[in-house]
Amino acid sequence: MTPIYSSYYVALGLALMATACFDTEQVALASRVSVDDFEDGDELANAASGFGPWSCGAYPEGQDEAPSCELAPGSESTFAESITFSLQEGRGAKPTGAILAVSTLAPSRDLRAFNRIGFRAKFDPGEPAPPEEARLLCELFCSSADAERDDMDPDKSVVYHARTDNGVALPGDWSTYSLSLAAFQQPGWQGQFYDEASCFSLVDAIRFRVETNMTTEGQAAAGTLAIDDVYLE
Ligand SMILES: [Ca+2]
Ligand SMILES: [Ca+2]
Repeated sequence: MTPIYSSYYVALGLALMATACFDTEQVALASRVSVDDFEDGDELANAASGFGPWSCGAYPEGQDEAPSCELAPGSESTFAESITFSLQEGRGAKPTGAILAVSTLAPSRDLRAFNRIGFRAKFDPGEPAPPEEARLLCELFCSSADAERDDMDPDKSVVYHARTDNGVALPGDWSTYSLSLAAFQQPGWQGQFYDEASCFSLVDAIRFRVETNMTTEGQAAAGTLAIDDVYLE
């Protein structure tokens, strides 16, 4: 092959690659569904995404102070949604944490058409700050997912990195996450395993959870988690 032909084929190859990349990007953009960017200030997700109201809570039950959820300054935007909590570790080493969640409009939503969930998050520690081991977990809740017939536990979910390294460290500044849904698994602590595919097909909430990983009775953890730009693609 002469050098001229050689460079022709290289150029042709690059042109084809550019076209292929362009096409892939077009498809990805077209299939992105915004769950919420919070800019309309109504604390309701975009109805077209199939999700509705935001809510928050803490666990285990019996915390002195219920967490509050409200609009907060956004990531390069006006609004985000936030949860402010003040938690205390009780007796019996039960996990202690707080959850900001968005529920589906219908009883459940099939997310099997999507490959990733994206969002931005920022954590401002309170007094006292959560321990270094605290983690932010993103989970898809699926209380009606198929399980064994005698399984009465409604607490079913798939969690990012559930069986290896749970979640991600709490981000001190706005951080962008794009999590592969293929890396969401049923947490080992749920014990009774169900069909994970059925969880993706019967999602009733997306939850952002701060698991404090506190270990000592009386230990406390406080702070504010803000979430912005939640999308599926
Ligand atoms: Ca925003
Ligand atoms: Ca809204």
